[in-house]
Amino acid sequence: MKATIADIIRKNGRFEIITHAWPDADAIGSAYALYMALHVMNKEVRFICPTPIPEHLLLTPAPEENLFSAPEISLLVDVSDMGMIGDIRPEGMVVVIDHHKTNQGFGFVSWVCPNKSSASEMVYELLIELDIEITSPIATNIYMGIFGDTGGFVHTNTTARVFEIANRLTLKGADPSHVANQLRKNKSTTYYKILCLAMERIRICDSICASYITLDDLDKLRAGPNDASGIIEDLSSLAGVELSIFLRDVNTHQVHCSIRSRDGISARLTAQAFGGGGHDRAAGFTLEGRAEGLVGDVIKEGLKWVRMG
Ligand SMILES: [Mn+2]
Repeated sequence: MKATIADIIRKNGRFEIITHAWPDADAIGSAYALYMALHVMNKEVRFICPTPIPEHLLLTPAPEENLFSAPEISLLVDVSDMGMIGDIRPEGMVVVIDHHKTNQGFGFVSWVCPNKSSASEMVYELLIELDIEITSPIATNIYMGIFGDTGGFVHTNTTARVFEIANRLTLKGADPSHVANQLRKNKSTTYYKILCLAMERIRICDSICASYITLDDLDKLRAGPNDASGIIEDLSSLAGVELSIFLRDVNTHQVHCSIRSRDGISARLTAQAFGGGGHDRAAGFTLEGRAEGLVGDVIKEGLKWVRMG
């Protein structure tokens, strides 16, 4: 499928790159790297992210959009279903590059590799297939995506191949310390206030830990939507915890839940029970409801899967 996509890129001239709403490091890293590579190939291309890009993910200046008419091809990266791109309607033929296990396969061409660490790793392989020069900004973005989705080379998707690619990207100009500092040592004081609240409310049940943040909390702290991102990583760092659950109100009627499991696949199974998805050990869902009312139900569902594993 990689060769097919490389061929589509060679044979067409106008592209749009679309990544998912509320983008993480892999979403921006993979999409930006591909966006830059298409510029290197003298293609017309535009970049679309359905929601604002968090500033700390902008490690390199973005090239200017140079697409002046309708795209022939819409490249969707790190997107596992159309729900992840919100109101965006792709204008070209949809080509999907993704690594989510819950991706059912959609689009005209769909290249899905759940065994790859990240969409960024897939973009790296695609650029090698295309024989594109990996410039320093491209290397930086791919490295950022791999760092993000492996949790800083911690998760089980940290393979020998990942280190091999990280090595090559470093030789091409990616700065490991700069990326790590941007992604890890960049929290706001608001983040720690949210973390304190989450810790006060923590519920431990067998090897499950869960907590939540309400709209009221976020209002009182004047927190933005990105201020609570990363709380789940702190919850899942507790010793002895197999499954961690963090819910936060998105608005007055919707709640988002992030789930992590350590050894088993209970994170994905729990998320899927609520209509969500993701990876085996890192998954989530968005639902109608409020965090405080839903937390007990998610714990109950999680217990079922943790006990089975
Ligand atoms: Mn990803």
